[in-house]
Amino acid sequence: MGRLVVVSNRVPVPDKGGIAPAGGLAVALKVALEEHGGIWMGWSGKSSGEHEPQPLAQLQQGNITYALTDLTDTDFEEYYQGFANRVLWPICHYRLDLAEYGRKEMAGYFRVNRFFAHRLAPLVKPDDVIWVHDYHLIPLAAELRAMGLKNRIGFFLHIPWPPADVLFTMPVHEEIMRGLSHYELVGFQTDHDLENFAGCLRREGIGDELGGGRYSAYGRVFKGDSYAIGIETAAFAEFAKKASTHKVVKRTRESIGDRSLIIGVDRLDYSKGITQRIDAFERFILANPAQHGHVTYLQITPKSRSEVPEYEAMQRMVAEQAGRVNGALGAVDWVPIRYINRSIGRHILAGLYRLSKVGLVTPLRDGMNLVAKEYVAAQDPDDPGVLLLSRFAGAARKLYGALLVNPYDIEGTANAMARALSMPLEERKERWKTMMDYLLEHDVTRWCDDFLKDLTGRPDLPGEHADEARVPYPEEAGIKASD
Ligand code: ADQ
Repeated sequence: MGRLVVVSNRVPVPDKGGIAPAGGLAVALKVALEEHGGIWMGWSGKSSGEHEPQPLAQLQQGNITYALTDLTDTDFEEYYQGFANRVLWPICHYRLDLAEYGRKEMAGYFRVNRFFAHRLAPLVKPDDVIWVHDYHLIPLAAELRAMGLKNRIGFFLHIPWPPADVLFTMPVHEEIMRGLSHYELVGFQTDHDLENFAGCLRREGIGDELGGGRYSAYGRVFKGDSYAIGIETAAFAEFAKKASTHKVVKRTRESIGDRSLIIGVDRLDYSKGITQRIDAFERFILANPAQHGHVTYLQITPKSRSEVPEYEAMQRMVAEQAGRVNGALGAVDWVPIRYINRSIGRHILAGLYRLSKVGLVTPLRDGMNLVAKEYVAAQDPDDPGVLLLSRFAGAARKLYGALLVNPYDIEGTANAMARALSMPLEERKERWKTMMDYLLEHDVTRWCDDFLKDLTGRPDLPGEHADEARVPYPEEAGIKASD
């Protein structure tokens, strides 16, 4: 293959010393980019106010070019806060009740994708392979095709794909489906998401499943498959082992004393099921008086997307809920819930996972959930903790050693907490080993390789997109910002 061009909304730009921000995805894609040489393009995270953004800022690190563009305030509001995070995110997480449709935002989403395409196209060489990431950029391939690019273009969706009845509540669902058909390969986290996607194609006769993982829609043929994203398992396990000597981890261990630690680590997001989890913890304590004073639940939750009203409201709600439970159940010498509202360094996080007897990962819906995988990788093989995992996280479809829970079932989750804390060592070891063996084999590098192999090494893919007429986007199909 030629060079690799990665496009994602945010770009993990290395610091001046060339060190990339931590995180499996950043590491895996950087390795792939270094191998082939290439470009990582995306939004700089900065606003240009209402002025036309300056030309792309380009930063060269070895054979990788980081290409960043600013966005105007209007673009940020409509594309990012508006359509991506108040329509696509809730819809893909089955939250019809939270989707806020606005013509202006829908038009802004497609407009910014066209803007990204125009900025990217001049950098692309004919034999480059392009890999687009996540729900912010679904229409990008169609825009690049419209500009005459004939490159192989793949897409990976990090979040769930909903069933037809949910997706079709979105007024522009056809444009979104059509956008995906412009890729040669569309990757989902799980088979379940892929099935939902195929169901969406079938439901209104949009397209067909051709067999062998190939699909047809809108006169094009493309491949779809599932690729469960992993973490850098071996490195994270090593990290966790070393972290036990870190001063913050040591201090935490001392402050916990002989209590059992339960940990939850999530971005503050309604999809993560944090309020239901706190309810379940309260129920667990109330139902198990013997645990009073003997268990601490540490919830680490950095704020995210605070500019979106639903997130701002949630911030207040979770803080109040944790305060109420502590007030009702706590004692002078015992705070049941330690609630921390900020980001923590990865090495400390790894050490805290290892200290914890139970990892609570109970999202209401999640594409994969890397916290579940990190918790497992961080455990001490001789005395591993128990992963309590929502059956609605993508990770549940492979981590067979976890205790699966339905996060909507507060009592069931509370009972699972009690079971996890009293699980015999032999069972814990057996469950952990099943999961760790899987995670070592299916790490993030394997995920990256599998996707790129399928994208680049498939002569049966048609590559017939180049001569397509441009797809009319919503604003041309009658949806105008002023409507
Ligand atoms: P997210 O919704 O962000 O990702 P997740 O997969 O759990 O969810 O990843 C979160 C990452 O942030 C983890 O690596 C975790 O360690 C880190 N993190 C969380 N809280 C932190 C804290 N307080 N301090 C420091 N780090 C913290 C989206 C999808 C997921 C999918 C991923 C990857 O929503 O379903 O698994 O992309 O594809």
